[in-house]
Amino acid sequence: MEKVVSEQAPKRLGRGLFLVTVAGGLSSLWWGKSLTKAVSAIPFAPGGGWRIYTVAPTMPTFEPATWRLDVGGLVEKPMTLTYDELRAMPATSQIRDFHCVTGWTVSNVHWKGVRLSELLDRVQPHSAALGVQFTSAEVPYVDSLSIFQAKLPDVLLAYEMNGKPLPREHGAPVRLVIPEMYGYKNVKWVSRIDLVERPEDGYWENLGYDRDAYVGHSNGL
Ligand SMILES: Nc1nc2c(c(=O)[nH]1)N[C@H]1C(S)=C(S)[C@@H](COP(=O)(O)O)O[C@H]1N2
Ligand SMILES: [Mo]
Repeated sequence: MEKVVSEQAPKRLGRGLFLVTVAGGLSSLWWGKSLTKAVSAIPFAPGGGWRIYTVAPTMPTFEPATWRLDVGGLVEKPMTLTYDELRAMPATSQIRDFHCVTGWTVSNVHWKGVRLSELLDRVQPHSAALGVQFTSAEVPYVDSLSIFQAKLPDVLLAYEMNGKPLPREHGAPVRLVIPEMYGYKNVKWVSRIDLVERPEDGYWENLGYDRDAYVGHSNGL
């Protein structure tokens, strides 16, 4: 008997509900049989303290030739970027700790990518757009930020991690990185970004976590 603890709901929702005990180990967890529809996070630790979380049975695949990032919604100039075009944009690097709301932390992660503010400048958001919505290629994972949060200078669309192209399990080719917020805001496999009237609840917010997920200042601990 092996005990696997999935990404958990905040205490007020009752953590017990989200503790999943799986007989037969990870493979049965992978195929999702024993999990509730709502929570199928798959924690496995390839080293460095990371746990890899997913909500769908298979991770999206990345084909450099066909991959596109769409940026649209309430903007003046919607944009579709290829992988090469994204990599050709001005890049920035930073070293920050990564915190999951369930308590694990990875220190000193090296990220390289494009500032989200740079992308927003290019598409020219309408003044009515107060939220930015991130859609993952991993359906149905979504999340959003306020326009203020999205413009913070350390919010990146990261395509490199620790000096290498972002690995598939960490969201290849690009994930959102917002180090001052908990992991669940750091959407992996980002495939579209939409400017919207206001931020909306994402995958984990629908399960009770705070939308403003500032590390140390939001629920779940
Ligand atoms: N698409 C997608 N993005 C996601 C998640 C997920 O399940 N699917 N989990 C989130 C949570 S809760 C955390 S803590 C981090 C974990 O990052 P890692 O899987 O790269 O370790 O990814 C976040 N982004
Ligand atoms: Mo998390």
